[in-house]
Amino acid sequence: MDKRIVAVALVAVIIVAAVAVVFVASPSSENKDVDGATKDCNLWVYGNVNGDNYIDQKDIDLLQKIINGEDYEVYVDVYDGYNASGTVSRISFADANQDGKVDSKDIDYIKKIITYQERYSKAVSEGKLSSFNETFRIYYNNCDNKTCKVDLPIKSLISMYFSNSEIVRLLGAVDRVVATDSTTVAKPTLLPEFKNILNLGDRKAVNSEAVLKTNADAYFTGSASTYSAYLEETVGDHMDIIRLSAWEDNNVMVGALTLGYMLGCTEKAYEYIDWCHKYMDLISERVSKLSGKVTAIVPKGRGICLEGNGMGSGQYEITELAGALNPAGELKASSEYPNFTSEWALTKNIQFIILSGYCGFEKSAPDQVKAAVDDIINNAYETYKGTPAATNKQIYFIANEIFTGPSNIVSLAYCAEWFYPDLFEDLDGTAVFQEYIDKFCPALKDYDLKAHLDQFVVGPSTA
Ligand SMILES: [Ca+2]
Ligand SMILES: [Ca+2]
Repeated sequence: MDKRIVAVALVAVIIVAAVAVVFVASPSSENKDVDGATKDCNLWVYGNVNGDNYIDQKDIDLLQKIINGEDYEVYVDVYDGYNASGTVSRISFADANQDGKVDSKDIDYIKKIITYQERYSKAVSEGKLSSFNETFRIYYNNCDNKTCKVDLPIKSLISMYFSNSEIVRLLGAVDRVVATDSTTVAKPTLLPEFKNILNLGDRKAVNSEAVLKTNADAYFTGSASTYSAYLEETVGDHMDIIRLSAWEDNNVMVGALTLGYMLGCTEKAYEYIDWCHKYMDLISERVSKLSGKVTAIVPKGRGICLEGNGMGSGQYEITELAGALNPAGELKASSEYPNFTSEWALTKNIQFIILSGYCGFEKSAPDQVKAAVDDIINNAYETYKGTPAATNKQIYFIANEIFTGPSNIVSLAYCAEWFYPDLFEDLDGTAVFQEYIDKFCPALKDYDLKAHLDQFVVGPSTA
């Protein structure tokens, strides 16, 4: 064998060995699946080495083992942007200090993160944030799957889009908001705390000069593909642009906990996540035992209801979590919103149609709301004539205010109830809705939900 062949063979052996390591990299912690990815990681902060929802001694212990060659890095599946492609990337949060290496310096950094977070959240909970001036930098993965830094503490914040503002409220951090957007101030019933806050207007095309003038520490928004993608360029040197999900890909829990970490408000974030899991786990446990699933789609309630909510929209993911097959996932589109056709729908044995639209809190004339929603539902009956959903009168409406965003668990409960009434006799979407209000919307404590319920959920129609 000449030297060249030996070299080639050696390279081949190395490649095979490397590939083998990727597949053999067998997980040791309990919440990983067989191929090494973790599930349910809601804290996308670097330093969360084991991919659970905390940064603590367990991360230090695992990192020490990784450095010693006794264990492997844990990978978390993240979507590569919200472009309806469903592309998944796999990332590890082990490189806490983001210097490109995983080594003992990361252990030191994690120790600093833990002790800083203790002092920061103590200052927040004791109302002493204004005099807390110790700074620290953490790194996180944003909802566009980009690694970003954020400088703490955050004492002043801009919150753009009403679902983002709802997250800020449930974390108990409204008092830090110095500016917001037109969708937030347009919802004084849902978000009365924000109604006198400076309005920066269109979240999708915000004026950079106006943003700079606020002098805020950070700007909380969503995916760059939807919201003012230029901000990192135009104001990024002056404030941190925090892009986290408030609906994108239904990753609201990631948005709530990761932002909660940045704001020193983890206690409320964990309470919220635990509450979500109470229902998600109950529903997934029961639907996992089903031998067959129902089929459901979520058209937008506009015009003839042919614009659809697809993968990444939030509504799509809710139907799947509620145990339905949603054929919108087969459609390729350039956004989260593929177009449906009546012909396509007829080939998919669609048993449930859940329409989505804005309708909820702010409508003061219930009769008009009912007429508008009935109109949408009637359009859907016409458009989807011949589908089992239309034939069997299984067309429903859910207001977007509870379909995406932090209250989406309410819709999950309604959908599960409608899809599988026998399985979820004990589940009451309206009770879940009231719980959300009681626990996470302090300003709505006197809101009469029952009196306004048909502004949120309607169906099945008797039309
Ligand atoms: Ca952890
Ligand atoms: Ca490092």
